[in-house]
Amino acid sequence: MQQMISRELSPLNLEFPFHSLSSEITPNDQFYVRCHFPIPRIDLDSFRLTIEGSVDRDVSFSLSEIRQLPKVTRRVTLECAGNGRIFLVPQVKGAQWEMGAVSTAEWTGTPLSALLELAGVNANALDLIMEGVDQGKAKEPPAPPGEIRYSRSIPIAKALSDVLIAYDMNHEPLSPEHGAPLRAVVPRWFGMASVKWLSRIIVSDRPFRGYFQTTDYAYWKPQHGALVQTPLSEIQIKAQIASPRAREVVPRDASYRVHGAAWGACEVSKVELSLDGGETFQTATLLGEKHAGAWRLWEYHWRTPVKPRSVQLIARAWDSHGRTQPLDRDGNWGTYVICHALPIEITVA
Ligand SMILES: Nc1nc2c(c(=O)[nH]1)N[C@H]1C(S)=C(S)[C@@H](COP(=O)(O)O)O[C@H]1N2
Ligand SMILES: [Mo]
Repeated sequence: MQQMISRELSPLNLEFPFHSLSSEITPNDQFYVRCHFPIPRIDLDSFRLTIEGSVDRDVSFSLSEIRQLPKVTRRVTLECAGNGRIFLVPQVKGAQWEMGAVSTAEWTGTPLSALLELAGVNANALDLIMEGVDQGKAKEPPAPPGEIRYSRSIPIAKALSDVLIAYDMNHEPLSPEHGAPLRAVVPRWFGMASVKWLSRIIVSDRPFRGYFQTTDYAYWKPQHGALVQTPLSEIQIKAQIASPRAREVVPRDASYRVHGAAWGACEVSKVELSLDGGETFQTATLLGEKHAGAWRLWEYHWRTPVKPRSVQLIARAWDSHGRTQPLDRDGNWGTYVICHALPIEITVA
């Protein structure tokens, strides 16, 4: 088995070795880990998830009460908004993820909408804030004084659609690093929305302006000619190549399986592969079945060149709305959303 790539031990930040991709589901001990603060210790017997704010009644649930509510299992890919940051030139601050801050699991839990129904969401509700138990000092100024908890919001319409409050990951109870005993799983959004160690939900009648969606995990969005600081939300269409790896030496005049994964907020409709630095693109084969909110594996059987030379490979995904990846970096994304098509150089020998 492949080792996780360690980016930071305290707090724990581990990367899935993406070149080892071989299945649609990432095994739990290979699933990337992104933590801002130390993993909290939680007493399961006294644990409760509370819902308050713009609701008819405050409600709270024990773990066994949550497990008795309607149960669904969904395959969802999580990608950290900083995935691929190491490829930005010049280098930027933040965890230097390569391609492995992305993974896919089957999550089991109760729909957030089922919990909200029990609380009764008021008509003026706009945003839904999810707060984790973990806390620590925020890194980047401007930051609130003292320790803060990890919290993030989603619009109420999103909260009522496809969000899960999960307790199982790949049919095993959540592990401490992935948010035990309860976490949100927000399909089609970057990972920062999927709050781990979730213990408190606040329904709000105004947009949340917390640290993790202003100082952190926000970008400058062009709006009517002005730039507006906006919380990151949906993932962007993207393909990654697992094999070959950058700088790999592949045999000449041979059959070689180029493969990887592609994902986005909408269905992946096509993956294209260029074997000549972007001059021409071939259509790769999409593997398996489509699952809304999860990545799609793809492959291309390549007859490698007869003569030894270096080759530049570029993969590019398309979605069902006809959107594809830009070839150049859009600087408005700042240190996040590394979604432009990234060429890799290999050697045919
Ligand atoms: N409570 C809490 N939730 C959190 C985080 C965190 O640090 N604390 N990190 C977020 C980020 S940025 C990502 S990308 C995902 C990662 O989930 P994973 O560690 O299970 O892969 O969790 C999100 N939820
Ligand atoms: Mo993240």
